[in-house]
Amino acid sequence: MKRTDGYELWLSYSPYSESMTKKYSAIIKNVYTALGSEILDAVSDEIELAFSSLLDTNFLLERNETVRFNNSSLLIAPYDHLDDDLCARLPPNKLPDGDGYSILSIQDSILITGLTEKGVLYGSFYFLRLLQTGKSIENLSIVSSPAVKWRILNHWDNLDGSVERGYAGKSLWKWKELPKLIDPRYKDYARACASIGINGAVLNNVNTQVYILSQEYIEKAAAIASIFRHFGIRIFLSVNFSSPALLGGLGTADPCDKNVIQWWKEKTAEIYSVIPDFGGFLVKADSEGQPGPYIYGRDHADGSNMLGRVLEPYGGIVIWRAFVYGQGETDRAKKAYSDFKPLDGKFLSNVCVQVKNGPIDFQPREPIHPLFGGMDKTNIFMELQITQEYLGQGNHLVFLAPMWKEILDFDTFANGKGSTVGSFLAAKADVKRITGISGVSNIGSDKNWCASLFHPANWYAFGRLCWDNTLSVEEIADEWAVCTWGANQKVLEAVKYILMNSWQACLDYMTPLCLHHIMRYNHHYGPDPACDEGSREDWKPKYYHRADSAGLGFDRTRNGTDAVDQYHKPVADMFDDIKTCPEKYLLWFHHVPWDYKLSSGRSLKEELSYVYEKGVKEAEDLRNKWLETKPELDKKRFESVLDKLNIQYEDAKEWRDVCLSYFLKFAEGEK
Ligand code: GCV
Repeated sequence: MKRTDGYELWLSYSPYSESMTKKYSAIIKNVYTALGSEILDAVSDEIELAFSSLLDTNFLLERNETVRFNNSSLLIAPYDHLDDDLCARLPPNKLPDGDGYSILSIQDSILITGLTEKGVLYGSFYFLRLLQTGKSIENLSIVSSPAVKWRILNHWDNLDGSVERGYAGKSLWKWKELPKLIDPRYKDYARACASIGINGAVLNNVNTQVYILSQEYIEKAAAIASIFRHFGIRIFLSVNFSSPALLGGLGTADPCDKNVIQWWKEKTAEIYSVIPDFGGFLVKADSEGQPGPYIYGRDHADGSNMLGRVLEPYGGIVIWRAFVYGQGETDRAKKAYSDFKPLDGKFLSNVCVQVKNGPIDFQPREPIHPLFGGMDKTNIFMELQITQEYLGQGNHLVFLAPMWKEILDFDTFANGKGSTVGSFLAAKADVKRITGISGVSNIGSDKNWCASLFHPANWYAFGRLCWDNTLSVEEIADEWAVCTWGANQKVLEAVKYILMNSWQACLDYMTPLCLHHIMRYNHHYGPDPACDEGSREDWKPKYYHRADSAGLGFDRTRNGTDAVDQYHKPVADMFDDIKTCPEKYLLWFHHVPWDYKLSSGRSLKEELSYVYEKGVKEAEDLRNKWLETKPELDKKRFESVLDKLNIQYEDAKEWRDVCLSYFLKFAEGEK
């Protein structure tokens, strides 16, 4: 009996169909895997677990130091564990780069190999996915390598067990029990991550508690690392830049002070003595109250390079966030570029600047951050938000893959046409650069991990797109749907409908035409365009929508804040001109008169009403589509999803009503 609580995520290993199970069982009679390490053992265990339900015959599983050719077998081993005869049978040019994998048919057998054990791990999960999704496993010739080197989940988990912007219960990490008690969920989390290629996890919130660097907590983190290591996942810690003063008792945290540097050196040595594969530090500096080098008259390069030097002997990296705003800038959207662009070329080779996908803060839609393609001498990581802080949180079903594809496919023109963000981040040919994508996790202690049975789709899509940003949204949706929900066509149809249409619905009922940051103060759930709370102007919706009797939207053109000129010329010109600015970004860049005619032929005022109404209808359609699955599904799963979709539909109506009644008053002449 399969579980229905969502715990197994996309790894429930339900057979696709009887006929496919028969085919697979006829091909795979024996399994030979390589012995030798924690990762290879994890692979063998996973294969054993999966095949016990994906095959209908008894199969032999043998673990050996070296793997040799056998007929009707699945052979799984890194290249240096294959015997000479098997190596000689490999077709030419079929080995992957780095941590990639090859899955190759050799006569009537199948070989999963790679240059590293991690490659074999990822290849094995990919192979299991072929079986889960009912794909043919004949004549295989698959070679695949990750597009970016670092594929990291950022947990905004506090040490008291709460999760900032978390909507799925408490933190997964049970700090009070660690290091003595190891929750079995650590392993299941790591399996799920490895199955989609994630290779890093930052355990704690970027708004830090300094004692994460105390000896006690380093030992707790080491216990988690000892589980994750089996699945190729390295841990990182978010650190407070002022730790030498706040934890170490020094009078300063000035990055140029020799005692401060010595403190970091000793702390780093202590960490590596118990976590030899520690990934490095993530730092939120000089941002939203977190201390940074500015306090000491130093800049972001001084601060991050000091940590880079300390981590360098161990192969660790610094991930330094560019989420800064505040003093000295008329437009919050411009601040990170203004501060970081002049530092391009000044960061050490193991320092990576982590930039949110858009210039403000994980809105339902934002144009790309101008630092992508704006700093070509710096390692740039992209930060995406998987947890839906501004997109209905744990209540709205919104599949984020279409948004992330739009971001990755955006052409920055940094090196002429075709300089997409995805190709910039991947930079496969550019071996000198460290590349990475981080995702703010949506994972918590809820049985289903992510607040609903649908929310894990975003965790899944994140990993898949980090590995291969050329995958289409449909491909990712298809994979997740079958692996999670099984092969019932009616259920699949509804699941995919929701996945493919939910982001557009959310955009329409929340922030049409790129309105942004009009959510309620602080918790960011629900509409509040009139909100005047908050100690800073750039936390208030009015700062962003700028509604008045003349029109709506933020003028970031050359006549306004000139944010457009932070982009490369053809893009800057395109955004600057209201006629060429894509309508999907219109109110981000322009203060548009109420009677301005859009491509639909409707005025702005009419369009706003039209799109909000459309959004409500789309939310209703998501719910109605789900109703069709009632005869096909167990009550528990059917109702748990329906409950969320009902909330989403009600919320969509609230968004429409609140926003239209507020904005249309201005259209009717209110100042
Ligand atoms: C972790 C936004 C969020 C904060 C978050 C911050 C950040 O402001 O609302 O919760 O803090 O971004 O990314 O640092």
